[in-house]
Amino acid sequence: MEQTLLIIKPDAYKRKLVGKIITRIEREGFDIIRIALKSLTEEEAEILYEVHRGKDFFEPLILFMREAPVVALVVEGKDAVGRLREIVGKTNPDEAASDTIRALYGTSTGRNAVHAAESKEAFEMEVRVFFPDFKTTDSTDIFYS
Ligand code: IDP
Ligand code: MG
Repeated sequence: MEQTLLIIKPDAYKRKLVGKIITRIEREGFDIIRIALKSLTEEEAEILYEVHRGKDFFEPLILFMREAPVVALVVEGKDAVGRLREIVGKTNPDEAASDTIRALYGTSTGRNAVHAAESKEAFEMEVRVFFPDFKTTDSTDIFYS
């Protein structure tokens, strides 16, 4: 089993798409093992998107991520990182395969409804913004121990 992070972005939050997106995640068979609603500080938004610092879209992206709260979910499943990225779809909703979350709910390359960690390493860094004491060995087992 692998874990990854999904962030429901402010555009989707404001359009009241949180329930639809979580329903999709459950329908795909992922287990939700952490969930949080959070208003990001500037510093937290910058941690998430540090690799894009200096690009044209960096500052608008940081402002966008602070327009409204986000909902972060740690989800677990087989090949979770890659499979979630597939279900999320390409960055530009117009290029995303039909029935991906971004094709369904994104409205532009910037306002594309969700973020999914790109790698295990990215997940381990990003998860700490929302769940500082998260240990990557945690899994659904914690609910039964
Ligand atoms: P990803 O979210 O599909 O991994 P990245 O290239 O890592 O895409 O970009 C991170 C986020 O930055 C995107 O999801 C999107 O919100 C925003 N972004 C990326 N490229 C552009 C752009 O060309 N214009 C506006 N926003 C962009
Ligand atoms: Mg990315």
